[in-house]
Amino acid sequence: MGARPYLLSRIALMAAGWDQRMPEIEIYTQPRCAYCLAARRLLTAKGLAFREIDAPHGSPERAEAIHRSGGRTTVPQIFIDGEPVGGADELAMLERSGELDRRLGIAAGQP
Ligand SMILES: N[C@@H](CCC(=O)N[C@@H](CS)C(=O)NCC(=O)O)C(=O)O
Repeated sequence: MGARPYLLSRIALMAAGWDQRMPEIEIYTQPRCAYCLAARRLLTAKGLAFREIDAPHGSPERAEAIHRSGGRTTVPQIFIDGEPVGGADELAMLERSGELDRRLGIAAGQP
């Protein structure tokens, strides 16, 4: 699903010394969550490192996710360099449109 060109371009940029850093990706999840699994799979397939934050119902982490996402109560909630992306559906949509790579590229300081 487009992971290969992304990884190859990433490796090429790293080899050229232009890619100084990976974007910081955070994902708030809860156990037994199919959408969380889908989002994790997509990120992993693209070779992206991410920080997973366990955010079950009623936890301070869930409250934090709701606050940071501007009121979204579902998980996953995903952030790229602090910017809210939305949930698994939004992540998949961004991937299909190519917007995710663009956001990752910008976040990584690519030209
Ligand atoms: N459209 C959302 C759906 C996410 C969703 O429904 N997640 C479930 C868990 S798998 C959820 O948070 N349900 C409400 C709840 O547990 O309070 C997405 O793509 O992330």
